[in-house]
Amino acid sequence: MSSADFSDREHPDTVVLFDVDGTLTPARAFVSDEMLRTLRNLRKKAAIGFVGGSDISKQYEQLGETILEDFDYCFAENGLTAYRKGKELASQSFIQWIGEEEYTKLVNFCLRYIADMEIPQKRGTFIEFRRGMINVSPIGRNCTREERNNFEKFDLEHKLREKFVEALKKEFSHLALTFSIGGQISFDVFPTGWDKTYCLQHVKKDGFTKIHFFGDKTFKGGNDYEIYEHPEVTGHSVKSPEDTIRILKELFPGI
Ligand code: M1P
Repeated sequence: MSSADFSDREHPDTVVLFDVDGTLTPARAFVSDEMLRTLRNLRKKAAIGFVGGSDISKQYEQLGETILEDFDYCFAENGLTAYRKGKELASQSFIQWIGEEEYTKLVNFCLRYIADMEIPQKRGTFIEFRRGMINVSPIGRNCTREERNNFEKFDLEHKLREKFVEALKKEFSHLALTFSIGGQISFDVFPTGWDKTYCLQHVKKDGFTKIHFFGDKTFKGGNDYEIYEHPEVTGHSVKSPEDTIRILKELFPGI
């Protein structure tokens, strides 16, 4: 395979991948017009893709209904759900990997742990079942934006998610699981190796010689860390979507 499919780009051997929350958009919010304009211009120069931790429905909400046309690669759940040029690629699933018995133990442990947590607010959807992972939230995923922001502050002070993850690591030490605190109110649980580097297998098939990645959670323990540090990737650590645009304009003058 080669990057011949991208010969219409100024740099056909280059792909630029982006985290979503905090990199292309504010956390769980909509992308700006300026970012969309910048990405459209960038796409004339190189192939582009996003690699989000969330499931694809959230990326439709945040990046718009036309993501399959707007990006060459769409990677949700770290690439466990993957599209190339609008076509879905084959994938694996968390439930097949873990099996029903261990999965039930994991869910029961999480629900019991959450039941015993002393936090100011609990809402609904404490565990979200996804193709490549589960997402666990002590407050529950259907809290409001205000409740979400309050939980994040409370968690920063009390380290609830960190303690929860420690308890899970102890209980399920016999399974090769990774626990990743990537957002404001939850953490992701997936097989070790199914982090954002998982998506690289798909872009490598296209023979790119330069792979850029932009992310905000690039510190150890953050969900961008592994791909940011990957030896075949040029990583860019950003503080906000505005920062992403600034670096892109430096790297690709004229966009
Ligand atoms: O993309 C980062 C994270 O975004 C959401 O986190 P939260 O709802 O806690 O802010 C989740 O979709 C999570 O899976 C994802 O890693």
